[in-house]
Amino acid sequence: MPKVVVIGAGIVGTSLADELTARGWTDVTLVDRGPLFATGGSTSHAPGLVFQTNPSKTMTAFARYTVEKFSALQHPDGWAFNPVGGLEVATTAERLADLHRKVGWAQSWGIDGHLLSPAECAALHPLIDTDRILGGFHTPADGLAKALRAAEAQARRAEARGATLRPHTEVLGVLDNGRRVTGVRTADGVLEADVVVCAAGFWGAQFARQVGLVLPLVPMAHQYARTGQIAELVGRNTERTEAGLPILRHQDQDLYFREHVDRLGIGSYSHRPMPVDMTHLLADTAGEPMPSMMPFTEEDFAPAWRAAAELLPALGDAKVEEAFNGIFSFTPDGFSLMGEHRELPGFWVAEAVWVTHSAGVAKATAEWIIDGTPSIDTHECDLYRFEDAARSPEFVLQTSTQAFVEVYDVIHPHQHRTALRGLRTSPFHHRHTELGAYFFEGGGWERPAWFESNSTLAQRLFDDGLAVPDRDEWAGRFWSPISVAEAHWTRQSVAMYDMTPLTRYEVCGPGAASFLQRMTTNNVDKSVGSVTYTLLLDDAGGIRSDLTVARLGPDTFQVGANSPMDLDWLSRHKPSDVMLRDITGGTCCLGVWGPKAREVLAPLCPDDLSHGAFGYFRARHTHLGAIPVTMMRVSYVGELGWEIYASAEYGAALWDLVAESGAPHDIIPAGRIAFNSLRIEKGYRSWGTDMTAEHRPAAAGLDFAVRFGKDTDFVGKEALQTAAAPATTLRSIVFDDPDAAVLGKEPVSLGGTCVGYITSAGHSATIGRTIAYAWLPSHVAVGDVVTVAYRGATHAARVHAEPVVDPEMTRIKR
Ligand code: FAD
Ligand code: THG
Repeated sequence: MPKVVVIGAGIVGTSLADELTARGWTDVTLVDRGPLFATGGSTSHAPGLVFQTNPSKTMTAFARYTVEKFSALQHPDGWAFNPVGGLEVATTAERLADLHRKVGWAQSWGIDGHLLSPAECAALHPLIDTDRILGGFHTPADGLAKALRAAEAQARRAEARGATLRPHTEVLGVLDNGRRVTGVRTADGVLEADVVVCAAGFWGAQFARQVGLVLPLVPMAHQYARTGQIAELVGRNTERTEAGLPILRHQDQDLYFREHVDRLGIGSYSHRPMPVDMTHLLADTAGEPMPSMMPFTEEDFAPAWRAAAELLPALGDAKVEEAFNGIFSFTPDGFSLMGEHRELPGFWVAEAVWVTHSAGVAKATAEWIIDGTPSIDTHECDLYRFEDAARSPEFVLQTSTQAFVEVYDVIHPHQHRTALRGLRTSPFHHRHTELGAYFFEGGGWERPAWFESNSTLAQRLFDDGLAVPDRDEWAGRFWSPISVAEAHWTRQSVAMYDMTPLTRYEVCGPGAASFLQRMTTNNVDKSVGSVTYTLLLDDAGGIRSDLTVARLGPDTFQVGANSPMDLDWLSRHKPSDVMLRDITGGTCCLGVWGPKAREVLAPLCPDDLSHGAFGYFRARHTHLGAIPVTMMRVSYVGELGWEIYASAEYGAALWDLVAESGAPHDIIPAGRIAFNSLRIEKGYRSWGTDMTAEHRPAAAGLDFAVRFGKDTDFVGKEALQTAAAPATTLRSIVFDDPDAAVLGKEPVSLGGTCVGYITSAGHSATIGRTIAYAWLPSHVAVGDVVTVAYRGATHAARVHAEPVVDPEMTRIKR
């Protein structure tokens, strides 16, 4: 049986010991530098509020599992979970509207939650001043976790199954044999291990550095205060129940509240960000009871106290009785860090995890370690989701600080960060700026969303009858009607798209073909010049990514991919006779698409670009003017045209060359919003949004990219062959009301019952309506009417056959 050492006996480490031993891996040693179970880590003083609803389906599922698990734990001192319910109040119209959106997430992910009037809120929580609020979001199953009891109950259960608990033992180093982990070194000697899991809380980043691993997390101080006795609370609770009122969030003032018998606990995020410098930590906490506690800085709390007393007038005469600045981890995107060190197999991390998500993260980690694949999609938490630049100390600090500041803010789904912009720009960037591009950020790249230079064309098209949806303020944010004109013009004439940020790899060497055959579902071992759309699956048959594989030579392939996780996955499986290289940086890509694309490009190219000579899904090296390029006849927007790749130094000239040749054909630059709406019209999925490892190809409508009959077995094949028919499938729906817009994650109902959720959506210029993807029960038929809840409104939509636009492929294959 494999030996496991778990570093850290906080809520994550103890939960993991429980999950591992429950699966029969009982040779687990749980090590902590501190005493058990108030080790001195973040868990020791976490007030334990568990609000389950989260924009992320996965994080919500982690929280729900934590609630279920903790509810069933037994501890001699009493409850480990107290389901007092959760209440989030709104004091602004924008927050109230956002609570509607939260109701939507709750429905989409299966959490019971609804909106309440101010009076109903006060009935649940009588300390609230009803005049201060506009309403609230109530979730009856949320509540309080007693983190230390939950930690102890889980650790004791693990111990009963054979695990060893080792308090007062600091892990000083990790041992390996040059290939994988062999154990850890502690002050008391070596503990042998096949698997070491770093669950060291906010110390994890510092610890993991010794094995060459960057954990993008920042320890931050966060204020928590307990009041003295509050008259209104006296007699409400016993020492045993502790609390009866719902846990409360006042997010407009960055505050949360819970009861401690007849006192109130107040947590505040309203203060300046306080990143903790680990090198000074011990000195900074000297005199405090625990190393994760810093002295309370009263001046930071004063505004929070005033805001708290406004919402809860009962605080009027009360005072802060005890308070501290507690430390826990923040990450650039707010998600946890999970996975195995690629260069040191056997070294795992489960870091930056709230009590709220702890049991869910532990379960997924145990499954990942033991079965090889977690039963839930973890891509948002994947250790290897970060671009290189995003792992720099500068980036991690700035974005994690922003995550702290924004922790309770209303965040628009298309809102992009403002710090550290302009990190990655394509060679077309100068022109984009001149053309009035409005930029989105993605993967560090500046990506044009639309171009103001198209406003005259847009106006002309609108005057001629092109319909523009009347979007509300929310759906109209980070959006422009110009994007509708750009999409229309792509189908009508021709447009150029910056595809430089599209992740691409070169895969070469004698083993390249067989490697890609084994890693992906489609047959990629075709003639030089072929391009193949194919899928990366995990061992359970879940979709890890979708790729294009272009064979540029017998042993040379170019792979179009989705995220840094693809490089990670391929690297882990790569044999030594294959070279794998990310060539995204240093190259550029221009998409030229539309019915006139051939007329624009043919005069520049010595090769014959006719359909007969350069077919669909073919690639070749050639020249445009004097510029060496690789052209691929691929179009994510579903039009005639090419992706044109060049070395970056040619990029600026390439843009101008195509723009000039296109001028007589009225070529335009077009942005991401048009791009997105066109690919949705065409039925093309976007990995990470429309589908994830949670879904198999059949469910996502991608069976056509799986070749069971090819010579080679491929990763995930066996799992697909034994899989039952999918219960839910990805469908296209079209909204009735031309002005209806949705932005993603909204719940979809059939006959009044929520049966699914939206993934992505876009206004289709071609049919003048919003088209969205939704996960729906497989029995749903084309023509069925569904309703979608959008921030308090209800929109009717119809399930449509796919693709909505050009099912015969006549636009592309000509
Ligand atoms: P920890 O509890 O810190 O455990 C890590 C352990 O690793 C420690 O015991 C440490 O001693 C040990 N360790 C580290 N290095 C070594 C080593 N080299 N050798 C041996 N042992 C080592 N979360 C919520 O969900 N809801 C809340 O309401 C909430 N409120 C919070 C309020 C405050 C004031 C704070 C500070 C945090 C709050 N959190 C809350 C966050 C939550 O407390 C943490 O995210 C969570 O407890 C982290 O658990 P952990 O097991 O990862 O880390
Ligand atoms: N271009 C390139 N690589 C990519 C993308 C791209 N890799 C990642 C991502 N985008 C992959 N997604 C798609 C989705 C659909 C198609 C291409 C890439 C596509 N599908 C055709 C269809 O379904 O009709 C394929 C048909 C076939 O298999 O022949 O074109 O944008 N380079």
